[in-house]
Amino acid sequence: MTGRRGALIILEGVDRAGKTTQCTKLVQALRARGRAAEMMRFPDRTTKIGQMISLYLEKKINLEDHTVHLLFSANRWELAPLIKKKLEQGVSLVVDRYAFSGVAFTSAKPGFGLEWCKNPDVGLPKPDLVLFLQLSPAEAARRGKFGDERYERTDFQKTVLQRFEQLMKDPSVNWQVIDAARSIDELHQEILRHSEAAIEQAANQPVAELWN
Ligand code: DGP
Repeated sequence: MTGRRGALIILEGVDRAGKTTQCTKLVQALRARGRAAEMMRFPDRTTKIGQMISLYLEKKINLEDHTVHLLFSANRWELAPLIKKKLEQGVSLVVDRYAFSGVAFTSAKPGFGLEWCKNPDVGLPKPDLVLFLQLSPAEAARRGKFGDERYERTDFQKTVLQRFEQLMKDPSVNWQVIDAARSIDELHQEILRHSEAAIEQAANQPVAELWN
C-alpha cells in the first residue's frame, strides 16, 4: 500500500452521448499507463434491486415514480461499500452514470423538485470528477433511433438535459463539460487528461460525501 487512494470518476450525459464507449476506453488507457482502474455502471442491473430497475426500464413492469427514484438510489447505496473499498485500495473507478442521472431523470418528470430528488443520495461517496458529455438533442437524434426503453424519447431527453444544466451550476462538484459531438478519439484524449489530473489531486485526500 502506498497510501494513495483511487479517484471516483463519473461520466454523465443524456442517452447516446457515448458514455459507455468512453468509459471503456478510459479504463484501458489508465491501465496501459500503469494505473489501477475499474469500470462500474449505474443502474447495475445484476443485483436484485437492479433486476427490478431493469424490468421497469424494459417496460415489463410499472412502478410508482417516487418508488423508482428510491430504487435507483438504493442500487447506488448497495454498491457504496464496494466503491469505498476499491478507492481505499488505490483503484480508480470509472463509473457510467451516478446520482446526477438519478436527479436529472426523476426531476424531468412532472411534480419532482431537484431538492427532493437529491436527498436519497446524500452521503454517497462524492466523485472527484464528473465529466459531462454534452450533446444536443438534434445531434443525439442524428446518431440513430432511440431504442424501446422507458425514457428514450426526444422530448423527455430535452428536459433531462435542462436538469443536468441546473445541476452543473453547483460549484461544489468538479464538473467538466466535454463537447461530445467530436470524434471518439478527440473526446478520449480530453477525458484522459482531466482524469489523470483528478487522480493526482484525489490521491492524498479523504473520500468526501455527496453533496457537500
Ligand atoms: P443506461 O443503462 O445507461 O442506458 O441507463 C438506463 C436508463 O435509465 C437511461 O435512460 C437513464 C436512466 N437512468 C439512469 N440512472 C437513473 C436514475 O438514477 N434514475 C432514473 N429515474 N433514471 C435513471
